[in-house]
Amino acid sequence: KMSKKQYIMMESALTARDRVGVQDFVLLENYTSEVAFIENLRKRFKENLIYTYIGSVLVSMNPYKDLEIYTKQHMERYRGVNFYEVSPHIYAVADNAYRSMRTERRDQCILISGESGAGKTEASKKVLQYYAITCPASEHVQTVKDRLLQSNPVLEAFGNAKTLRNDNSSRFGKYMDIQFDFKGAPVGGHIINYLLEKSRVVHQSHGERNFHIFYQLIEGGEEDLLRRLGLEKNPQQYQYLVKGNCPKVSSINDRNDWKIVRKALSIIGFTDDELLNIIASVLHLGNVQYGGEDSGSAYITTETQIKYLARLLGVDGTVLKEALTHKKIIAKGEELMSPLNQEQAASARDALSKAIYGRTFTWLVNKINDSLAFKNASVIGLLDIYGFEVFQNNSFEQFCINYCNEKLQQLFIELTLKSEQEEYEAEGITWEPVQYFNNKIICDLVEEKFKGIISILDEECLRPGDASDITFLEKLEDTVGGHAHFLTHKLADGKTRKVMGREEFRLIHYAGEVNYNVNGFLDKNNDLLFRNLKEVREQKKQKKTKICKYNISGLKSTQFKNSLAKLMEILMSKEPSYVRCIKPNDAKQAGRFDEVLIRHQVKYLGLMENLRVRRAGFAYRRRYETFLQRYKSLCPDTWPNWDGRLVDGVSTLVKHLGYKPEEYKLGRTKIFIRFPKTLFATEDALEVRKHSLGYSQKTKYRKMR
Ligand code: AOV
Ligand code: MG
Repeated sequence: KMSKKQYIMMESALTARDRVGVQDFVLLENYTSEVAFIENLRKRFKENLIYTYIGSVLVSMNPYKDLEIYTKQHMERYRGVNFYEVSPHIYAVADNAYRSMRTERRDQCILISGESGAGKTEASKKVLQYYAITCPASEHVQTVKDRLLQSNPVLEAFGNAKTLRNDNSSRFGKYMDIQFDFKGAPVGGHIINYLLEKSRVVHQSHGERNFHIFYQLIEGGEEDLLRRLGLEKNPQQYQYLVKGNCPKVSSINDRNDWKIVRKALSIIGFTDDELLNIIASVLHLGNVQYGGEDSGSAYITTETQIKYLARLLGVDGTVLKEALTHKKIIAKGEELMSPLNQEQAASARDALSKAIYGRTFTWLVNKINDSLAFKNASVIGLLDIYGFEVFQNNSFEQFCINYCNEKLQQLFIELTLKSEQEEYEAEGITWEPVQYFNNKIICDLVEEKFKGIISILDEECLRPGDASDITFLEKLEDTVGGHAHFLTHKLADGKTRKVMGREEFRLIHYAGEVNYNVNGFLDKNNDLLFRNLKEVREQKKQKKTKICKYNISGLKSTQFKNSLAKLMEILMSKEPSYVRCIKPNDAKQAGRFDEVLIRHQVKYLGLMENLRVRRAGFAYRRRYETFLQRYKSLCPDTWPNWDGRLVDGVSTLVKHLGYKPEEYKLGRTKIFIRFPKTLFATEDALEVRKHSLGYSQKTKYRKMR
């Protein structure tokens, strides 16, 4: 019998649950209902509860405002505490991975996915900060921690940019290993980067910017530095910075960021200004202008730029000028310099800029890796790639980015299903598999040998003669035209599909439909430079051995495919944790819950299926010791301590609580509870019991969140 006071307490606990929703979707009564799912997200979002679990998967909503949930106190709260004992948080995921690595001696990885602007990069930074602050450290380890942390602002400066979808959009993929010694202290790290969007260096769409570093240098650079580099304090002066007509972004303080980046660079060990010479060179290159002779040949009209370039790059001005206006051809075994027309010369110039920037980025990553001292130790990997994106115009870059997301989704499907199945098997419990949309069909369409889109593209790039973007599109139509996830303007009956352009193909991705314009596909895939430009780089190599130590050749998409395949292998060898990020609105605004947008993400992230799988057998599972520890006070036989086998204690306890046989199963190490209401009832009983033991209601509320 409950006293009136106890009854009121329980009532208010239930109301709290009503207000803030459930912290784990498996506890939703109506778990197959998308409406209930969205409602739960909405309730929690309104209360600034941006994190919710689906079992062990963390769903994270971007709040678009700073929440007071990332303090040191918060970190302490999650340290060494069981996943379900505290409210959902990215720190809980980080801590859980850390403890599994320590106790099970198994390498971990944290996979963060979601579309552009959903909060992946922020989440990965929170994880890194959590380790840097909570893990033990000896003195020299402190420098590793600092470098790990400082690698972020550096890589973001050179690899992130403002896009229409995200003011700080990652324009490269990043996989980072954090290495821990036997004491659990971070002792090293290693970063692998994927496909930087180099085209941004020379061109930006309206409303977008070039990479942050250019604006930081110009806005924040000290006067004598800028003078030395020959730069003016005005981004509008630079052709490579004006294409998007967006020099300033309200959410970004370039001048401040410059200071942060400068400091980070010095902590990592960049002492000279070599890097800045290169950045300045790219800006000068962009301002190289051409005039045309009567014969059509291009000549350079901007001597000042050449002067600065020659000095900053350490190359001879005359050689550079020739390289920017001619190409070397070999005719009858003889080398000839053949003049370029204005248009060709401009694209040769842009190709050089992209190559220089791309190589610098790779060099930067390598340099950071050198400073992090790779050790063979236990590892937690952190994956933060560019999210799925759709623009008005989508090109080769979006094709690669979206393919990358397609692969990651595939991994999610395989691993969530696999691990769920394995858990039931390991615990000796039978279950029925749930049907999923498997996006393998789309991955195959892109990557299959000989007849996938990438193979066809490579083939077209290698084919001598009249190969062009359009012949590539025609080949696609011939080869994959009938595929359920591929469309062009051509209809089967010979008519044309009006909504699509003649230079486009559409892929029906797991996350939505995207039209890709084939313009530039061949060039970008080839990424080939005119041979003489390569030689300028060679010449540079002798003077500046450091930057040129690393060879970057043009990255063909086959190469991208292979590096992704390698990444999947790395990830498969580790135990994964998942963070699924959701973007609440397209306006980058706090407090706005755009239901249509969110429902779409819930759908393509496969969250409903994920939940169904999780619930297929049992809504809830807990290790015996955890379960007993939490609820032992509810049964006189297990309170205050149970001496026998854990499984017997749990069995005694749940019988006392009146669990019916169909409501639960006892596995080898865990109890599996079929319905959420069973656990709710137990939680409520605990609430009442705690009250009678004198616990404050506040403690309980905090726990419930
Ligand atoms: P993304 O990494 O998923 O996009 P970000 O992590 O860069 O997205 O997040 C975009 C912006 O949302 C950030 O710059 C913050 O302003 C805000 N934000 C995200 N998470 C949080 C959070 N937990 N708290 C407060 N603000 C947040 V992309 O790299 O474009 O795919 O390619
Ligand atoms: Mg990002």
